[in-house]
Amino acid sequence: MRSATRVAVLTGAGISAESGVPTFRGPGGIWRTYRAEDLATPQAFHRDPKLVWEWYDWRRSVLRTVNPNLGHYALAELEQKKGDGFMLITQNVDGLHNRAGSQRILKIHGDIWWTQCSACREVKSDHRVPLPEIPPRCACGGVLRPGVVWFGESLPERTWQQAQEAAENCDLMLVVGTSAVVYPAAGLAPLAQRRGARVIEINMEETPLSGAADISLRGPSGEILPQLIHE
Ligand code: BV8
Ligand code: ZN
Repeated sequence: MRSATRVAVLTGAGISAESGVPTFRGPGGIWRTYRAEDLATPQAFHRDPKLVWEWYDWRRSVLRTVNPNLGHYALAELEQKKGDGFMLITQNVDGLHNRAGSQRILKIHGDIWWTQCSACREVKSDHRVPLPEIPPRCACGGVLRPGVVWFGESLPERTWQQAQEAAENCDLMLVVGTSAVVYPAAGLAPLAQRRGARVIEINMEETPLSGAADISLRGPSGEILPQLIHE
């Protein structure tokens, strides 16, 4: 950590768990009856935009009640220390890294606080909770969609390219709170390792990445990240 000059961090839903945000594949949340893979798809939205937006509207209402945790703040501190030698790549769409003060963030799965118009394509920041109507509409009359990347959709090109570059050029990668099953994000740690980086995983449980990681720290990121970064 101390000697690393270029640090890349990949975060997943687990870093927000201690803030009270339900993870995708863990317990909790009324949406456990649905699988993210069933709702977070263009097909689901096309079939039932109301149901999909009810899920996002619920998640946005939960996010309005939570705050970043010590893990988010520790990563913002690490960015201060490492400057340009730091990049945060997140799969999360919850906006908590921004609220903790992180600035060098690559949101490879988009942002739940952005909407995109299906008709005029306008992308806007929209923090209304609850939404006035479901599905919400654009001023042009078109139906809005959440500004996130769904399963089967490609990642934002420029952002994904920057994420790959960060993984290729880092000498240390921290992988925090991800089950490492969603691709192409899960390929970033093996990519970093192939290019000679050391990989430290922080997770409550074993993941498909644990075996390959140089160090796998088992425990809550809200406790481990501050220790790792303060020491
Ligand atoms: C694409 C935004 C193609 C929406 C999300 C079969 C095999 C391999 C791949 C595929 C396949 N079939 C389909 C695919 C591709 C698919 C995929 O990977 N599917 C998986 C499910 C198999 N991927 C895609 O479709 C991607 N696009 O491939 O496009 C393409 C290519 C070119 C051109 C055109 C098309 C798009 C994927 C993006 C999907 N969008 N989110 C939304 O959020 O609503 S993904 C969604 O899952 C979230 O972003 C989430 O972050 C992500 C991954 O989940 P995790 O973050 O890891 O969270 P999870 O709950 O799973 O795990 C939490 C972890 O935290 C656990 O390990 C837990 O132990 C740990 N934890 C809990 N508490 C703590 C903790 N750790 C530390 N401290 C704690 N306190
Ligand atoms: Zn529009």
